[in-house]
Amino acid sequence: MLFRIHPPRAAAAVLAAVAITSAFGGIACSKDSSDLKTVEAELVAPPGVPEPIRRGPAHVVVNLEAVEQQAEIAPGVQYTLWTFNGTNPGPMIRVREGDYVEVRLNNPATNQEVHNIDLHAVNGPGGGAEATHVGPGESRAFEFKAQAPGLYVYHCAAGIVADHISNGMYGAILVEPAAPLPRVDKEFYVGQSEYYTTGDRGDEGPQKLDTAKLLAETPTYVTFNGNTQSLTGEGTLQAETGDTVRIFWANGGPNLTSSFHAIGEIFDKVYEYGTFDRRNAIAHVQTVLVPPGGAAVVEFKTDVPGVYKLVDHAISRVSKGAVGLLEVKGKERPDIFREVTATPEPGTTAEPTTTATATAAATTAAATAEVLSGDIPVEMRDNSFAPKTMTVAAGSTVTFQLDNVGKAIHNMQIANSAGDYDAADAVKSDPELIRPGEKGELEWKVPAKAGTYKFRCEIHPVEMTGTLTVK
Ligand SMILES: [Cu+2]
Repeated sequence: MLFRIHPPRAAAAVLAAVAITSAFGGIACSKDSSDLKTVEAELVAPPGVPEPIRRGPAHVVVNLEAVEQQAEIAPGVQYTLWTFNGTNPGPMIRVREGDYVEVRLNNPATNQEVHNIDLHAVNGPGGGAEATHVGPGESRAFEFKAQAPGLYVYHCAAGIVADHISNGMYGAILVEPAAPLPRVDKEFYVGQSEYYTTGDRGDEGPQKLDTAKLLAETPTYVTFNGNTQSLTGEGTLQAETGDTVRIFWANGGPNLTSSFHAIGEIFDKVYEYGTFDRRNAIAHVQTVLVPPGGAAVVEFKTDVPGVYKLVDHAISRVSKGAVGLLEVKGKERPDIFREVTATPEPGTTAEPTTTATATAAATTAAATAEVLSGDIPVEMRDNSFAPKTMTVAAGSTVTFQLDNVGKAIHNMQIANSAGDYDAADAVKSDPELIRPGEKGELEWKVPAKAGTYKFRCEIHPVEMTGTLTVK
C-alpha cells in the first residue's frame, strides 16, 4: 500500500525522539512499513537544511502544526501569517527514496482557520490534502511511500488555496535518492513567495490580505524566506572561498514564476524542476526558471570573495524584496577576477567635450580607486555616470556634485542595503530631475557598516547604473 489515511485524533502527540514503537492513532502500520524502524523527521527552519540521510528505508514521522501568528514581513509591516511550524516557508523535510512517510498535521484549537497539506512528493488523492483536512482543535495523518527522488513543494490546499500559500503555508520536502546526493560544504534552503497586502510598499503598520491584488497577481512584496530582509543583514548566507554550495530553491508562489539568479556566480550544476533524474542535470547555468509550486536545486563552487546577490531576475521584484545575500569570505583570486584601475581612453566619451569636462571626467575616473569623502564630482552623460563605481568612507557624509553634460534629463538615486529605491532610507538628487547643462547634488549619510549600494538614474534605470562600495 502506497498511501493510507489515519483516522482523526483528538490531540497531537509530542514525540520524544527517534524510537516510536506503537503506531500512530493506535492503528497498526501497514505491512509495508511495519517492519521498518520508525524515526522522527528532523525538521529545520529556513535557511537551514536537515542533515543528509545515510540510512536505509525507514518509517518516518513528520510532525507538523498549523501556526497562525502576527509577524513582520517587511520593515514596520505586520501581517498575520499562516504557517507550518511557525515559519514562512515551513520547515524543510528530508526523507529518503523508499521511506514510508507518516505526515501528521495538528490544527490547534486556538487557530481560526481550516488547514491541510498537499505534498507534491505524494502519489495519492490531493497529495494528502483530503486526508489532513483539519479544523481548529483537530489532528489527522496519512502515510505515503516516497517513490520518486526530488525536491518538492508542499502547501496548504484548504479554502482559497492562494490565500493560504500567500499567507505563508508552503515549504519544501526533499526525497533524497537512494544513492545519496554528493556531499557539499554548505546547503541552504530558500523559498520564494508573494504577499498581497492592503497597504502599499513603504506603508507601515498592520496589514491584511488584499484579494483584488491577489487576483490581479500584483504583489506588494516578493520575498525570499518570508521577509524582505530574511537573507540580508544578520540573515546573510555565509560561505568560504572554495566551498561547494547547494541551494534548495522552492517557489511557493502563489502566482509568480521565479527567475532565480545569483549575481556574479554561474551555477555549475542545476537539477531543473527539482528532479534528480540525470538527464535533467545541466551545467553552466545563469538563471533558473522555477514555476509556482515547483522547485530547483543548484550547485556551485565559490571562487572569489565578495557579497553575492540572490535575486529573481524579473528584476523589478528586487524592489519588492526579492533579494538575498551570500557573503563569501577568503583569499582574493586575481587569477579568476581582479579589478583593473580605470583610465579614460581617448574617444570613449560619446560626444565632444570641452576641456573643462574632459578634465572633470579624468579626475572623477581616477578617483574611483581611492576612498572618497566630502564633495565628489560625478558627470551625468547620455546614458551613464562617470565614474560608475566609487568607494566611499563608512560613516561619513558625502555630497555627489552632479553635472549633467548630456542632452537628456537625468537624476541620481541610491538604493538602501536591500536594493530598494523606494524605501524610506533610499535617497534622491536635488533637484529631483536635472536638466541638460544643469547641476544638482545628492547628499548621502554613508552607513557605518561596510557593504555595497546601488545607484541609478530613475529615468534610465537599466543602463545608467553604478555601485558604491562602503569601506
Ligand atoms: Cu492553511
